[in-house]
Amino acid sequence: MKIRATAAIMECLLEQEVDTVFGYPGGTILNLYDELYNYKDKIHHVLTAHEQGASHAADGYARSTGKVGVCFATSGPGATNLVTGIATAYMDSSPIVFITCNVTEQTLGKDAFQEVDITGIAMPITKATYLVRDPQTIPDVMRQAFAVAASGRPGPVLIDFVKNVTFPSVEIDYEFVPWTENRKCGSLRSLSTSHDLKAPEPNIGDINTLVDMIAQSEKPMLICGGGVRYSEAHEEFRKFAETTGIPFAETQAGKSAVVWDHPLNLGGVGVTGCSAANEIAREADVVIGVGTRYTDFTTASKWLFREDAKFVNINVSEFQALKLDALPVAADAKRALPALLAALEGYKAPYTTEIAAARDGWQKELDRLDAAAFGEGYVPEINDANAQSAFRFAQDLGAELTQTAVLGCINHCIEAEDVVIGAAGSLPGDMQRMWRPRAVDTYNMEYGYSCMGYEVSGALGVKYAIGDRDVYAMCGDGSFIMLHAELLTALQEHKKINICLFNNASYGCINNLQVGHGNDTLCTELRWRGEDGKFSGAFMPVDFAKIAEGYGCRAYTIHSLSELKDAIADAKKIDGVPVLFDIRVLPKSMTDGYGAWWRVGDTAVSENPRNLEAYQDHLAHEKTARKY
Ligand SMILES: Cc1ncc(C[n+]2csc(CCOP(=O)(O)OP(=O)(O)O)c2C)c(N)n1
Ligand SMILES: [Mg+2]
Repeated sequence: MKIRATAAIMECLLEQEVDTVFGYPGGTILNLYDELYNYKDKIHHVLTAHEQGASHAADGYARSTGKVGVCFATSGPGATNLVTGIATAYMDSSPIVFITCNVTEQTLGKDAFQEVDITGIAMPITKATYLVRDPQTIPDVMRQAFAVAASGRPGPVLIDFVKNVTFPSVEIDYEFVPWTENRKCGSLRSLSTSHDLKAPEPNIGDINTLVDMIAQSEKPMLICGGGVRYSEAHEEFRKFAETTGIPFAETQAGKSAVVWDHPLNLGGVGVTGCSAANEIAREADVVIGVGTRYTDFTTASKWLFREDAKFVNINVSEFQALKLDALPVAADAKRALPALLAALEGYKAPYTTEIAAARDGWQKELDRLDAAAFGEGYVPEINDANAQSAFRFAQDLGAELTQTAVLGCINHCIEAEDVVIGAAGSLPGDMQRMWRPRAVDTYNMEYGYSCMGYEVSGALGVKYAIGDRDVYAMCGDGSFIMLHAELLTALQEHKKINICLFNNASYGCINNLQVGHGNDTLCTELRWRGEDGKFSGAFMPVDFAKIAEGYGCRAYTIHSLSELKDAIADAKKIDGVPVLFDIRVLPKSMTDGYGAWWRVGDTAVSENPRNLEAYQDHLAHEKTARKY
């Protein structure tokens, strides 16, 4: 059958059961939008306020549905505005098909208006890029793109159509082929539960070696990575831990695969981990990573684990499976865990009281963090050379809430099934340590790329995926200022997203790093420039509630925990309107420590003795970190 090329693009989206697209139009992509008009009853296009917002919204949508997200943008600046979102999706293993249109074949490469080589730019941050010059290839390219995005380690793919491919006069041969019959890879989650699973099977030789390693180990531990959730291996993972008695720690992406109060759940691990997970990790002799990339954050820059600890990595990606000189089990978690469990029949980890003791210790610390309050004798959590900024902030802005108490309060007040998201600043660290998911798959942190500006946009995408449930974005003031334009989109689309804005008038975590390296504060606090030419003035009293209200959103200004509780309760009654909680929290009231180190780099050459002190500390850690 002959159909218009642009109609074939839409039909190919329908083959993949795409019903939602995030995007932003422009001159070169208009032919595609004209066609979208004909498909408006089948494909809902969400017009965002910024292409980066569209990319993050597609990302949040993909993470929450397990489906491939779809994002449209025009050529030139539209396409390059996607780049940060593409890189975010790439790092965070989020399957998205990005569709852009370029200038005409005749003008390609000739400095045409709004021309950019987006396939060239995107190549290192995608699993694949396609520049489509021949309309006949549309069905094949579209089907391949979805299959590539969803299979193996999921990730983004970009298709760039030259403009003449999308001319209304162009027709191609096309037959509708549902995804179940074309590449059998339409949706990650359907993929993992379908009979035609294409993910690699575990190698039985690897399994036998692994059984021997575990049988000889005295302190094994599991690391629950994002792959557990992406392959829908929640049950398999939990059963594996329960049957073997092996405790598990969570990465950012793996958190909420199992609820927080499971007796074997040690909580977040690594640089932003908690004491329970990091204590057990320090003693572990065999570490079984399931669907984790073993990032520098998870391993505390390879410093967390014993030098003689042995690693096993169950991962669909061979590259990830080989990290840390591990025994690689290049397989899907959903398949590998039951095979390993069957081979381990009768095995029980020889722990006695260690796991309960580590969990109890952390619980006491959590209680303290939940209750942290400003007042007589207050000592900031980050008691560094700039700790006085907490008192200056309290004085300038009359605000006294601590970040940890606010997080504890939100955790307590929202519904178990609600979804929390976040991305950058001090909040993801506090969340990984402190957040207690009461239902599975309710924690969706973007922390591979830690992209400021993801929060509001990502929340929009998540909202499309979770329907009536609420989404709460934990957002720093820096992130909010950088990109909050999708508040407008949420408003326009009658989508309620909740933004918990933690306003400490600081790029708080970077200030902590800066001061931790022995430097003075520069460009990491939002203060007026003083007469001395420095940012030495008062903290700036930005009224974020007014900004949100200016768009038409509902906003609450929060001064106390009781106001916060009331505001959350009140906001639960709201539907179809975005909500902002403007919460002033003291700088330096975020968490830190719990036995972790991040090799972010310190200088060996400086006239400042505080720099050299930091460097000595760096060297001491480096000495005991694993070399590979
Ligand atoms: C796009 C982008 N630019 C810069 C950074 C580096 N960075 C990480 S956190 C941060 C400050 C974040 O400030 P805020 O959102 O207020 O969070 P806080 O640390 O104060 O909690 C910066 C600048 C980043 N992660 N992303
Ligand atoms: Mg801040």
